[in-house]
Amino acid sequence: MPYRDLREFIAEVDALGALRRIDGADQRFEIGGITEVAAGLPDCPALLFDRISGFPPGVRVFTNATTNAQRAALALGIDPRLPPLDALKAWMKKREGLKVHKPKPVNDAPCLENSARDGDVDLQRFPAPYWHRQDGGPYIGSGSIVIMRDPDDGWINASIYRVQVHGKAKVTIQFDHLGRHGAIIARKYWDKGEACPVAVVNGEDPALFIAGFEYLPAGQSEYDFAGAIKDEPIEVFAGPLTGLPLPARAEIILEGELVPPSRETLPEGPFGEFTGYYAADKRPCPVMEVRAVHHRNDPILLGSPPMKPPRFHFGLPFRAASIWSNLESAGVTDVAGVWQHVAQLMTVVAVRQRYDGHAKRAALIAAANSYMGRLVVVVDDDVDPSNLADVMWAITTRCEPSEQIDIVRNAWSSALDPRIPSDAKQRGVTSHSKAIIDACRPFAWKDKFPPTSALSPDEARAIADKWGNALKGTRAT
Ligand SMILES: Cc1cc2nc3c(=O)[nH]c(=O)nc-3n(C[C@H](O)[C@H](O)[C@H](O)COP(=O)(O)O)c2cc1C
Ligand SMILES: [Mn+2]
Repeated sequence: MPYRDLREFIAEVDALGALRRIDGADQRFEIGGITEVAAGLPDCPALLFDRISGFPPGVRVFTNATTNAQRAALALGIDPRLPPLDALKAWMKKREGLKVHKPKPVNDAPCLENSARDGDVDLQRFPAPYWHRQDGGPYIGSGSIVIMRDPDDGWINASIYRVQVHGKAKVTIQFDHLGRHGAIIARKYWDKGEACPVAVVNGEDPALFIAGFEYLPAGQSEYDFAGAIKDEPIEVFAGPLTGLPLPARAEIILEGELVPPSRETLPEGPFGEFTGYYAADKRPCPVMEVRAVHHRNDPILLGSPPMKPPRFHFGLPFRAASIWSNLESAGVTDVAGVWQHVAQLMTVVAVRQRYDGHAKRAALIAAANSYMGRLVVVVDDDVDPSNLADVMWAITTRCEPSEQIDIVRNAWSSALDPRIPSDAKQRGVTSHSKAIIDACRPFAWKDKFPPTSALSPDEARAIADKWGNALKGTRAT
């Protein structure tokens, strides 16, 4: 794996021509606004903000790190030139064969170039953006990982939970639900009347950013998974305050304690969500007292604000790769591809139908694992699941709604679902229904289905090779 840390990743992005440097933006809404506009551009560049108003030059914010397929592939060590569906398939295969690497302790930690303790801690020195206009405050952690140690077994959890800044030395850490590993671990300390040692790692290696989003089993550390992505261990040092293993090459690390909610909570949010709404209310949230801050010289904050879809943190739908693996390990054959659209709110599976019920079998498994997804579509293998226009063509021409749409009730969603009424949420409802749209040619008469008039992908490629220059308006050579 070529890059060793976020800085080296940024250099690789620059070498691809995909980095834009922005000077003079404001921490309040400008960094967020520019990030959102850029994420809506067809080639969606990554952004490095410097000379942020009110902050010394060199203190930077990096956004849109992995928001397109090319940079998501680069972060995974997969050929960034692959077409998106091929890149996702390469990741699915790599993910199945990953070799775990435990983190490696080192003495030399660039992150310790600067440190402050207790009364000298001042989080206002970092340009934590106010990402969206109605946000309840600045968020230093939008793409940061939160490190905790399970007090029973000693394993380390390192996943992404958002982190809001409250004054000089306090932040809140927000768990979407009580099943998050971080929430389970913190509860173990709190039940004994203790505070939970915790660290927030900002500007981490992109492999850690990706690992922090994966649904791994409890007991499996995201550090090991990130090491597996890179095929080399993440280098760690023992946090001077907490003793937690911390990534040596990260940019900014906060160490401290998550205090028991019986002692203190703070109102958190609201924060613009990945659905494009504010659906979860401002609510009491666990507080971290920050007692040590370490950072590299000229530190870089990795910002990954949720934005209105189709913008998403990852330009390859990683959870579609897990669903693809789920299908294969459940014995579903002939899966041509899996993709997610609308920032993971819609899942599409493409299958080469071999028997009646094959398509629905695949769709039901995909639906079960589609977090917050109201639409699950299954298409034939001549349809590219990553191409939304193609998928809609299949839906509108192969799906008879009275026969081919099923509704599954009380299925997996969350408190972030904007369509669950707030009084229902207050009663604890976090489920919704999922429509399974079978957009395949009906199996019983699929061979009699009208043939398509479109060129096959091979024919189209041959035409493009021979006539492409003429279409571009340049002379054929
Ligand atoms: C950029 C980004 C921000 C996220 N923010 C949160 C958050 O604030 N709270 C949360 O519970 N999950 C959040 N998630 C999702 C979790 O990181 C993800 O589900 C992870 O698998 C949870 O890890 P765990 O199983 O160790 O708890 C976020 C994911 C990403 C990519
Ligand atoms: Mn975990």
